This record gives sequence, structure tokens and C-alpha cells, in this order.
Amino acid sequence: MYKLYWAPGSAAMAPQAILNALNVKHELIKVDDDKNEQKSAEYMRLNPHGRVPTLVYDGAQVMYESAAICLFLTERHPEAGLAPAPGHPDRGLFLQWMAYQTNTLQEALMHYWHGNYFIDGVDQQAQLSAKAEQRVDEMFGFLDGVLARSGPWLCGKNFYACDIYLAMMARWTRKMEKPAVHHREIKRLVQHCLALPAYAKMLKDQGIEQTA
Ligand SMILES: N[C@@H](CCC(=O)N[C@@H](CS)C(=O)NCC(=O)O)C(=O)O
Repeated sequence: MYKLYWAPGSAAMAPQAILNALNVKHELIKVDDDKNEQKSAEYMRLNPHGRVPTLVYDGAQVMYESAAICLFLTERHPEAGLAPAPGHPDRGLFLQWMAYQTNTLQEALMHYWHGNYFIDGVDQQAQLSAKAEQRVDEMFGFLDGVLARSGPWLCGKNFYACDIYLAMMARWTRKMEKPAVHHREIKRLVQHCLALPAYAKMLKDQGIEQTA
């Protein structure tokens, strides 16, 4: 039994879709970020950074960081085939794309959405956000090229959790002048994810929409 603490449209999207895809018993606990519940003393005992998602497993084990949760869940339930096992030829690329997305793409998206975390001053934050929007589009352009050259998925022929993670990242660009889905292959990947019952259920349960 797992417990996932989530907020709508947050970094909980991919772990939640993966829990559905793995078909494992889990409980969803909403953290209302409109009420700043992620900063409540009770939640911060689980996640001292006051961010979502957080996963509780095996009774009292707690972990956070969305990409780590995706890696952990897919390895624990290998029968679903959402991660290549150690030794599989796709393993290196799979780890690369998970790390790239959480470490590079997601960080640029944080600059776009939350300039105030990085710099003081409204004008400076607007400048940071504009620069980040440009960088994010370059990164999606790069990933689009990868999918076109050696797809259809990030690791080639096999669809994995890193592709679900990319669909989550794409939603975070929805307010940009050029959302990620303006890139043809990204659009195709997101459309595929939207058609997956596990992904569609996550969107419905979170009460959010995604288009491609
Ligand atoms: N790298 C973390 C980022 C988590 C994160 O920043 N979550 C956001 C929502 S997407 C959050 O909880 N923000 C609330 C806050 O910063 O107060 C992850 O992937 O889990």
C-alpha cells in the first residue's frame, strides 16, 4: 500500500500516473497548495522542503522528489515494464533522461514559474522568466529532435516512465507563447500519454486538463 501526497498539476502528476499504470493499491492525499498546506507543520514532518509530491510506503517509509519516486516505483514493480532493469541496453539512456528532466528541464521550468525563488525584484523576475521560457523551448526542441531521430520514445523503441515524465513537463509549458506541444514529436508523445487510461485517470483525479 502506498500513500501519495499530491497537488493539482504539480510534480505529483507522473508518480500518480505511474501508480495507476502499475495497478497497485494506493491512497491519494491532496495537499491544498491554495491554502499553503504544503508548508503546514504536519506535512513538513514528511517533507521538510514543503513541496509535493511525497510518497509513503511500507507503513512508515517516506521519500520525496518526483523522479526518484518514479524510479523507485517502476523498479519495485518491474512486471509493468516501465523501466529497463539494470543490465538492459536501455538502462543508461533511461537514467539519463530521468536525470536530464528533473535536473535540467525541470529546473528551467522552476525559473519560469517561480522567478521569486531565485531573484528579488519584479522586473528581474520577469526577465528571468522570459529567459527561462526561451531555454525551455530550446530544450523541448532538442528533445523533439531526439524523438524524431531515434524515437518513437526517449529511449527508442520502448516506452518507459521517462516518457510519462516528459508529458508532465510538457503540461508545465501550457502558458508559454510556444507550449512544448508545438514541437511535432513532443505533441505525438503527449497525445499518446493522454490516451493512456493511467494518465487520463491521473488528470481526472487531479481535476486538471491537458491538451496536445
Ligand atoms: N524537484 C521536486 C520539485 C517539487 C516541487 O517544487 N513541487 C512544487 C509543485 S510542482 C511545490 O510543491 N511547490 C510548493 C512550494 O514551493 O511552496 C520534485 O520533482 O519533486
